[in-house]
Amino acid sequence: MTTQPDLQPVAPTADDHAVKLLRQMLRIRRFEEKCAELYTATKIRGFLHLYVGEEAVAVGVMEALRPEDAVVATYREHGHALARGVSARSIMAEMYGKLEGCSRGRGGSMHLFDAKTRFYGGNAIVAGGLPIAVGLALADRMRGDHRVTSCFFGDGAVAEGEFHECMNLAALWKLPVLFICENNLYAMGTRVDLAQSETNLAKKAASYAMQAIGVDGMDVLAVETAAVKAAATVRAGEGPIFLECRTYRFRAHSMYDPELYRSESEVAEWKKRDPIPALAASLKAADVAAVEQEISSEIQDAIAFAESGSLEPVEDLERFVYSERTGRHSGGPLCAMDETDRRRA
Ligand SMILES: Cc1ncc(C[n+]2csc(CCOP(=O)(O)OP(=O)(O)O)c2C)c(N)n1
Repeated sequence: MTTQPDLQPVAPTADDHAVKLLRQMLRIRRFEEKCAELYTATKIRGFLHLYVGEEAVAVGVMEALRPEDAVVATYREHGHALARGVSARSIMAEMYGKLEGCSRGRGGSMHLFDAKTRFYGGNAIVAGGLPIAVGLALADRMRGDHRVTSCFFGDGAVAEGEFHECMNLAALWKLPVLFICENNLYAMGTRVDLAQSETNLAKKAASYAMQAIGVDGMDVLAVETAAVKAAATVRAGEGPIFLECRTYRFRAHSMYDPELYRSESEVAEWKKRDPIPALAASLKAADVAAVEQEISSEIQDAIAFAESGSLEPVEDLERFVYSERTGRHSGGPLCAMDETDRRRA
């Protein structure tokens, strides 16, 4: 009888990794394209800011993070949440305002939150995430936890006072924050050179005595390489690092933006640098088709999940208004989180 040699696990090839990156970017792209359709059909209400064109940034950076790290993002955060591992189902249900959503349907598109993946949102306030990230990193430093807090924000945040306060304190206290500025050249309709005396935003961060690096945000591999190196340095306790990822949003600022501040030819020029077809072209067509198929099923499933979800009962309207320790729940006990919620968190 012949014996079979022990099966060795197959080492992942560079192609496997590229397929993984492509899958993540395509998931975000297709998910958001569907969101735009659902918005037009009034299934999704409120505000909706799409990340189309900028996917390489979130996907590249997530490759550098570990499960114990934290992510703080802006209102343009569907991509970050998906890449971080928040399920498409819970994000879509949140968009629909359903109880099964990651923020119980109370946050919508701009306020995704997920404790399991340490995804701290989702913040509608420009630069509002920066102090949260600095606080999280300070807590890690004080506890001696070697975790990285990643903080994504736009070029518009650089004009806020909070930005400068946060750069200063993070550098002064050598806090473990990875700052990722997603410089897509516009803050709503204001072009960066009309708002900033210094348009090399990395230079601004460097003035606070931290390492600051400009990265091609349209190249997922370049972002990944820079983020992996930076996260290792931050994790080693050497202080914060600032990555300025130069990128571009292909769609309007939000669903209400007539885009009068830029020309179609400018958008067309940037679309030539779309990170998704660039990576797909280096892969086998059959692999790309399989990924598309898989993503299509995932999105259909997420929509079905959101459609069949429930709305929070009116009696719960005042829940979570006050915290467990200090507040009141209209139903009686001083409790904002029941056991089910606690287990969910
Ligand atoms: C403190 C504050 N000021 C103004 C606004 C209104 N606002 C919403 S988005 C936005 C532009 C922000 O641009 P940027 O930070 O570059 O991010 P992007 O939308 O390009 O991703 C502004 C001014 C706000 N949400 N918060």
